[in-house]
Order: sequence, then C-alpha cells, then structure tokens
Amino acid sequence: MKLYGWPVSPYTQKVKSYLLTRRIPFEDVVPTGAMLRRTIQGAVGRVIMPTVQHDGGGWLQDSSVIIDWMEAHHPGDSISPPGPRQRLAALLVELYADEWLPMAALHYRWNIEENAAFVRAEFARYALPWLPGMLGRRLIEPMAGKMSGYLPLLGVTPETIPGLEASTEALIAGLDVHLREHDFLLGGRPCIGDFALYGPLWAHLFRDPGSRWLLDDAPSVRAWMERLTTPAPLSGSFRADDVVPESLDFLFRDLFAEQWPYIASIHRAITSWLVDHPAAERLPRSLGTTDFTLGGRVGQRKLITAAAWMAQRPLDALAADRTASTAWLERVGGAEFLHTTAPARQIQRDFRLVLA
Ligand SMILES: N[C@@H](CCC(=O)N[C@@H](CS)C(=O)NCC(=O)O)C(=O)O
Repeated sequence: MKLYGWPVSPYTQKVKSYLLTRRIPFEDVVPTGAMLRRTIQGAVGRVIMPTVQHDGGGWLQDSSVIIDWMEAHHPGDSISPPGPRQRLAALLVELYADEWLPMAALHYRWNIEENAAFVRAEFARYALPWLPGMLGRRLIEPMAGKMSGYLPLLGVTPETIPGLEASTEALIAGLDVHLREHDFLLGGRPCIGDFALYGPLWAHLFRDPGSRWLLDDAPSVRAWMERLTTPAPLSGSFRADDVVPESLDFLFRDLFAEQWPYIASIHRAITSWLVDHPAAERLPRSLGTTDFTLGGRVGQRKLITAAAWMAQRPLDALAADRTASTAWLERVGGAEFLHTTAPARQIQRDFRLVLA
C-alpha cells in the first residue's frame, strides 16, 4: 500500500499517524509535481493529498474515507471507542480539526513571513526535487498562491485574526491541561479525533518554524504529538464507562458556540438550494457566503457544502444512540446539534460528492 502526500499536508499527517499507530504497513510516497498531475490526478480526478493506493490496486481519497476503509479492512485493535458517547466525541473533534482548524493552520502558515518562505521552499523541494531551489520556488508560486488564496474565503481577515489567534492559543492551552492527565483525548488510546487534531497542530503550527513558539508553553501537547509521530504499539484503553473527560469541555463548547452555527448555515443554504434544484445530482461546491463568529469576532466565510458531508459523521453517530449523549451534549452547549435536521445526504462516488 502507498500513501501519497507531503509532510506539510495536515490531512496526510493525520493518515500517516493513524497507519503508524495501527501498525499497517505502507510506503510513504512524497509525490513530485509530475506524479501529482499524472498518477494522482489520473486516478482520482484532481491534485489532492492524501491519496492511498491499496494493495488491491484501488485508490482512496480523503483522510476520513481512508481511515474508515483501513478500520474495515484491518479489524482488531481498533481506534474506535466502544461507547456511543465517546464515538460521537471522537467524530466531533475530527469535524472541528478538519473543517474549522484550517483557518488557524493557513493563517499561521501564510501570514507569517518566515513560515511562508519555509513552505514555499518545501513545496519546491517536493514538487521539483531536481531543480535549483530558486527556480523551483518560482514554479510552485501558483500553488502557493492558491493555498494562501483560501484565507479570505475561509473568513481569515484583519477583522477576525485577533479572534482566531485567541481561540488557537486557548485551544493549545486547554489541550495542554487535558493532556497532563491523559495520554490521548479519550484516555489511554488515540481515537480519530487525536489523529485529526494532530494534523494541523503538528504539520502546520509546530513543524513550520515561525509558529512553533505557540507550543512553547505546552509541553504536554508536544509530548502527545511525539506519541502520535512515533507511536508505541497500542496498549492503553479508552476511559471507562464511556466518559468524555470534563477537561475537554472547553473544546466542545467552542465547537458548539462557533463552528456548529456555521454548519447550520450550510444546512439551511443546502435546504433552500434544493427547493430550486430538486433533480440535482450534486451540490455546488459553495453556496455563497455567511456571517460567522471566530473567537468572538464576526466575519464572512464561504458556505462550503463538503463540510456538510463531514458533519454527517457525528450526526450519524448521534442518531445511532441519542440517549447516551443527551446529558453530555447539553452540558457542553450542544443543544442545537442535538436537534439538528440535516438536509439531503451526500456520498462520495468516483471521488466526488454526490447527493445520495
Ligand atoms: N477533506 C480532505 C482534505 C484534503 C485537502 O484539502 N488536502 C490539501 C492538502 S493538506 C490539498 O491537497 N489541497 C489541494 C487544493 O486545495 O487544491 C481530506 O481529509 O483528505
């Protein structure tokens, strides 16, 4: 099996940490620009990372799809908690890491000059390894421009940046407190939320030299990242009795206060778009923009329909057993989530999201 992706890619590092933790053998391939365009675009239709080609020859794209597939094909020693509340908590953290933390990850990478220069050199070194650095850096400029171009679309602007920085620092500080008492989010064993959170924290904030200071006062977060970078064989267990530690309340409160209202806006936009397009096979990638709140600051952000696909994962976990999680959700501000009616389902078919 081959994992294709770059060390600077958070979703690639999410999958890599998972594969290492599960002791699933794989070849770690850092694709060149030519491989991205020929092999990967040829297989999955676009330049994206990570992708996996499994031993059967088939391809998988999207970190969540890859991990689900591996869990189904490599049973035993699972990273899925046995209890419904912890399973839901794990998928909520994955949603937060995959769909909310890109604002922080991209901000610290592209708005800090030292990081932007570092990452341009990284892009050039991976994409065009045989070219002199200066020429390589010129040729990867369109790719760098595309990545930094996501910032305003994600709502990262001078108005929201103070809120974004405050909430990132609060996240790291809160995690550090939690990880003093626990090896992982839900006890002695990592869940999908650990891998997802590790992606942007390690591959962007910590690995990029100009933002590493964010972790200076968080030794427990650094030790947790180390456990996920060079994982020991799985031996610990999830907290007993399906407990979600109270020391994570701060994270879920933030998710429900700021991320979930944004997801709810996407749901409303999808529902009204479908009224006018009842026979549509797929949703547009984006449905306009919405006001949203980030660390208390109000901004505008694109309504990305793929985020509703990711939100189906915790919503499905909730639907599987609502009773187990009701009191916990009410404690952490998740009442709106608890009463969500999601719009039409999306599924991945031929590497694209389509309406089910
Ligand atoms: N939801 C996807 C996200 C993948 C993704 O956005 N990958 C980035 C690199 S970390 C990428 O390849 N972006 C290319 C682009 O946006 O054009 C996953 O979990 O795999």
